[in-house]
Amino acid sequence: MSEKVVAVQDAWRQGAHVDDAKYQEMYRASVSDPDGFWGEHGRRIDWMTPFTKVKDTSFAPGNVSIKWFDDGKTNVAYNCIDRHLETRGDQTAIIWEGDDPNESRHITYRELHAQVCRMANVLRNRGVSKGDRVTIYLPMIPEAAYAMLACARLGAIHSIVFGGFSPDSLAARIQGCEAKVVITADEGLRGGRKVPLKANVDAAIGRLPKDAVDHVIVVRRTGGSVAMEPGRDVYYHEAAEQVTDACPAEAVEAEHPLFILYTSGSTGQPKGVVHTTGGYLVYAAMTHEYVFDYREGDVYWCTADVGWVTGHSYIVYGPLANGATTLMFEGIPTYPTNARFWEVIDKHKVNIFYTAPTAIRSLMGAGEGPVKTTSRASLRVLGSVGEPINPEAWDWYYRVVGDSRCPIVDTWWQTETGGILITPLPGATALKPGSATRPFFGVQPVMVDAEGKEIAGPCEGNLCIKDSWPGQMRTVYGDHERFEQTYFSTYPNLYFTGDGARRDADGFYWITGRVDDVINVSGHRMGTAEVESSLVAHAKVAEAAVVGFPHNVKGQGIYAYVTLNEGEEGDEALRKELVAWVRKDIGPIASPDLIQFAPGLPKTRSGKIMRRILRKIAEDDFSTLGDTSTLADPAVVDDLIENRQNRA
Ligand code: 6R9
Repeated sequence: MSEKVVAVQDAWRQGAHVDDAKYQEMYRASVSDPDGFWGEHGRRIDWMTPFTKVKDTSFAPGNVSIKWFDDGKTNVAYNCIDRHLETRGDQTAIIWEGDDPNESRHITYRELHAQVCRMANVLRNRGVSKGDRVTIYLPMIPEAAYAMLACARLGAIHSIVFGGFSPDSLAARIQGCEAKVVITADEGLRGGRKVPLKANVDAAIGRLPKDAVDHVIVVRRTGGSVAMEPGRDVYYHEAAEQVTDACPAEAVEAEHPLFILYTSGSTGQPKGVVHTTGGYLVYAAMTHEYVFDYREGDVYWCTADVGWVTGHSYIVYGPLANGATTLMFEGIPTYPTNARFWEVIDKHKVNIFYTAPTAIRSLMGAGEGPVKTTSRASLRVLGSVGEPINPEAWDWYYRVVGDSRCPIVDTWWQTETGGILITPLPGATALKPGSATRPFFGVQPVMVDAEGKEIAGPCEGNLCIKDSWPGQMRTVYGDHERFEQTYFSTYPNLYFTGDGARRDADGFYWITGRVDDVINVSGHRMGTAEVESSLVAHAKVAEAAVVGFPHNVKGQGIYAYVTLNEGEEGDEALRKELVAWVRKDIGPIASPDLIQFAPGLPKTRSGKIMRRILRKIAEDDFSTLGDTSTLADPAVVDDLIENRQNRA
């Protein structure tokens, strides 16, 4: 691994929120006196009822309970909009850049206020009130932010489903939280192609019990014609004409749920991760300010989709709570050309740019040409998220995109953590390409070995977090036991991240990837169990095992071993059919890249599939298969190697 060190440049330190000494001092204070530290920083948001309690958390087995600022009351929409009106009503809150480069809009904080109030009134007129769940299935248009903030304004709980998910996945997520209202658009637009969102909603609702959903609110994006069911469906622009643009923000308890976001785990169906109000917002806002060294007047751009946690915390909630100008991009990095990102940066004078390694790797393929047609002089800080960034991609991002002028903050975090946990700070931390470096304030990483023993000093092991931070998820929606089981039972009294890591002699962390059965495809999490259960639902499939394998652009690709029913023939046509099947069942991000038909899978005598062996073969590295003596039938391994699909 690269041990290159890029020292903090003088220019990065100039005007930065913290230098190294200040980081050390604040970090020490945050862990030695969490109540004092967060009591102070908890006041960075406005409270309708000030809190008197700060931290009230326990990771104890059987009694996991996480509460922050528990007796305070506030409202997230109020903090993201209303409190800015007096000082920055005419400042741009959201720059919207359309899929088509000729389409963009600036939305001021005052306009945002009016739009969010209208959307909140439309929801309220349809019976939505505090605690109700609303599913949002929208493309990257301003209405997605309005919808989130409108829910927050009423104390309703939103659950956003990424527009790339299939009707089946959407149906499961609507049902999982019993949402009575769905907000969608006629169609989405990405890379010049239309996505049939409303038709997907109709198909999803068709799979649910009758009357499961009371209302579908349809934002007109493309104007494409869609079926509208009388009494249930309404166009947003028509409903919005019937209401005013004033709607009070409901004061809710600090621990009132703000949103549910479904995420893949190592077993079973996706879990509804629950984030609450006060601690989440404090943490999202504070990390946004310090990690990106956000300064008044900056134009900030995070390229994620609001369907993922990065979009929640770092397109909408963190930036708006800080009164920032946040850019929301509807399109893709390669449309109409490979220069799109860099052109948008010049067009809107972006200062802070936050994207994923997979995007960098795909653009690297086009060479430096498309980057060098642009100036990018406005850029000051670059960020990376979603997966480990390989040193080659890091170097290209630093040298070619940032002209060796801008620090790269490699931010490690998860849907569950609500905000960034391990990251450099631009004015404080020396950079090592490929390392997420050091913990943010209040975060205490610990490394444990396979037996759960804490390891000190430089080492490799499983990454856990010792104590709570305000942005931590509170529970799995409707299943607190699953929450405890998933995150707190592997290593008692610790939050287990599911990631492996290395800690070097400087105490810097290098995330090596998931140690559970989760694969990271282009920065998106997929549970191998989900893909497997989709495959075995196909009539010709008897058994399936899915693992990840190294992929040049996606980081990891999906490799499926499939055993067919007696008499079925595994050929190219069936491969295509199975890929299409999974795509339709879960969504394009779950499409297997490689399928190997296997007469048998390597199993222990007790019938457990030995994934370690399958991973090795998928990596095209079968020289060190390790101990195969516990296999029920060692001969299957020879066949698997012989017919492997990923050959150098
Ligand atoms: C924010 C987000 C979480 C998983 C996480 C880890 C991987 C995210 C990373 C990273 C190395 C980074 N991950 N950021 N690995 N370096 N900077 O991506 O949330 O979709 O829940 O994924 O992504 O494996 O456990 P989520």
